[in-house]
Amino acid sequence: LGLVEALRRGIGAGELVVAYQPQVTLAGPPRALGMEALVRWRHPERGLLQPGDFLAVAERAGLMPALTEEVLEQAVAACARWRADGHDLDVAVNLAPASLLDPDLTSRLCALVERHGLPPEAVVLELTEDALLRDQAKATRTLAGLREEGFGTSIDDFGRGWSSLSYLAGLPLDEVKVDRSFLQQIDDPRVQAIVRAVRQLTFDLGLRLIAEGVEREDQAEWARWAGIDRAQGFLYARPLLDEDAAAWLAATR
Ligand code: G
Ligand code: G
Ligand code: NA
Repeated sequence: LGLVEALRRGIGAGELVVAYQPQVTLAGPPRALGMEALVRWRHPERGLLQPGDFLAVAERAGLMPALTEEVLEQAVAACARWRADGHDLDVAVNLAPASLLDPDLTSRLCALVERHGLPPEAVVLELTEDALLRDQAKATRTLAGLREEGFGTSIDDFGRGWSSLSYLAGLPLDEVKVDRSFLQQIDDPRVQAIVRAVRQLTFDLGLRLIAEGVEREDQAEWARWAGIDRAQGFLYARPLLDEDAAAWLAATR
């Protein structure tokens, strides 16, 4: 069976699973404020596959809508369970560029959160620059619709590509995730200057700022000092499958 056919069948057969990586507060001990959903594929022969092994195939084969639907379903259900267990968390889900062009996205999301008894405010949709800039007019309409219903919107990997600052003012966003390459080079004073400028900018625009790729205590310390709102990275936790995510939450509550 080719990878495309195996994936098409696997999505239907419930082979996709979701790992969750905590996003923690920097004010005090690392308690989770949110969890990012990251898809995995339990391939019947090859074991647990990472997004790098199959997302490009899914995109080419037009399987992203089905994959996204499945991830959203699992992530929203998981978030509802955490909240029922007393954890006040949001869940972030990555959207493929094509999702922004889907006219029914917002109404399906509304139905989904309602079915799970989750407030829309608990769901954050992460988009890449590339997705937002492909068709800025459509992206703006979709994001505005999502926010009108209460969903959160986030730009992922900020600063990785040819970031333009102008769209930060124009797009209906709630959050910026600065690309992990910045925190990884944060002992360089020039990189510090850039992240401080991003912090100032996001603060003035009323956007939440997340630092990704925090692996060491000194990086976390710098992020705290710079006033970054949330941190995510291997220092706190790797992406965790269901039971491990629940255990991590219980241990850090
Ligand atoms: O751990 P990590 O290898 O999970 O993820 C690699 C990349 O794959 C992430 O940075 C993210 O951009 C992408 N990714 C992970 N899960 C999803 C998903 O459910 N949907 C989309 N569109 N991208 C995802
Ligand atoms: O933003 P994006 O969706 O690309 O972020 C998720 C990806 O980043 C996943 O592939 C995840 O495994 C990876 N990741 C998360 N934390 C860290 C970290 O601290 N260091 C590195 N190198 N990668 C990380
Ligand atoms: Na992401």
